[in-house]
Amino acid sequence: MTTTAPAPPPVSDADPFGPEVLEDPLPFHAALREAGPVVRLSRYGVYAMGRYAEVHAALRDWQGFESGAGVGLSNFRTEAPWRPPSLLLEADPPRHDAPRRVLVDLLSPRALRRLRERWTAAAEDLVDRLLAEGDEFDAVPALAEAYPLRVFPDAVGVSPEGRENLLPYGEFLFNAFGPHNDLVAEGAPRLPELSAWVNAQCQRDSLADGGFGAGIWAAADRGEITHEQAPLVVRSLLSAGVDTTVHGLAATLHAFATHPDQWRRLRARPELVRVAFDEAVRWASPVQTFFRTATTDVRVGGTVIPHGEKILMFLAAANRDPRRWDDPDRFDLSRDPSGHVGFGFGIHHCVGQHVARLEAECLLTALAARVEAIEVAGATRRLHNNTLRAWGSLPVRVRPAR
Ligand code: OVV
Repeated sequence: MTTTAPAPPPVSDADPFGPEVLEDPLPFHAALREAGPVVRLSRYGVYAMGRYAEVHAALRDWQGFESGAGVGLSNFRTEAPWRPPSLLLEADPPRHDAPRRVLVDLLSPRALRRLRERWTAAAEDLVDRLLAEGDEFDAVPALAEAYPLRVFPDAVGVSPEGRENLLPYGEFLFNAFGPHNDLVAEGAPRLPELSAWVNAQCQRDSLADGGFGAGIWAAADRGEITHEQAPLVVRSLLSAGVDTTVHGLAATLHAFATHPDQWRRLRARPELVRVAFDEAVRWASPVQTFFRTATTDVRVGGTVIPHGEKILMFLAAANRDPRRWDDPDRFDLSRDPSGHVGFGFGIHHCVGQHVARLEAECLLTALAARVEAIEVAGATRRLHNNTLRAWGSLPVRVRPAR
């Protein structure tokens, strides 16, 4: 057997967290994929992967690419995290497994069945009220934010007061996985207030009976996790469950507003709704990136990533890698989007994805039954975030179905 000596990776001085890339990351993603399987980002002293095969393999290899040193730019072993680490996202087996199992059970498709009827009614009510007001609206606040904020905190068991804190808390959290740039600085003043509110909602007494939050505390009573862990597991739901779905829904609505043929296809075959959401998640990748940390010198492609180095995994670039996808830039309900890494892959694969899918299914089904056509009706605005690909404003005009 022969092994070639490792070669240094290509170097890029681009800033993936700068305003130009955040406004339109696609050219950077293409350049990253073309440069090689592993690229050094000189600006931050980290490595990056943008090709599907290597991103997928690294996400699968949780032993070689750990999460316990943090999945943001900063390394928890050398820099104190801004909040106690997540027991799921920022942990590795064996510590990761018991909290993970609690959420796997609580958020399984079977466990979510009891929500479908209520969530369908909520979606129909929201869309009916919106259409009664007129045929032009901003789809971000009116649908993408309004629907998850109406159904998800209820399902967790969070009180109505203060729910408006969930979005800015998540916005800060997802910015904080990146460098300490202006986006983080702008969010910092409100952080003490937002954190205090979120942490208070994680306590047993704050959570309504019958919700996911109470279910987490019940799992602690059964000894599946400790009572010290319970509030942190609730915090994971409140951290990961709102902004992600909001921007996943916004991405889906944008995809349809710019692909009228695909909207007609969905209306003709409403059973495509689940494929539609997955294809939108592949196409837009609302969660663009997460870091991992090399636990040893790992060989990827022809290069070696040294022990302790951070690697930025571009889920978004992998989801449009032409080595994996035919015509990857096309939003197309006839493709099979399964295998996309928009929800991650491996042991940290999004545990809330069935919740997100159910929300999307209910909202899109209600909309498809009531709206014949949807189009962009004004200037759209991106919301820049160090991790999320997000919309700030998406003005649309709809033609109600008769
Ligand atoms: C996937 C994700 C994103 C943000 C926060 C968390 C998880 C958490 O577990 O707190």
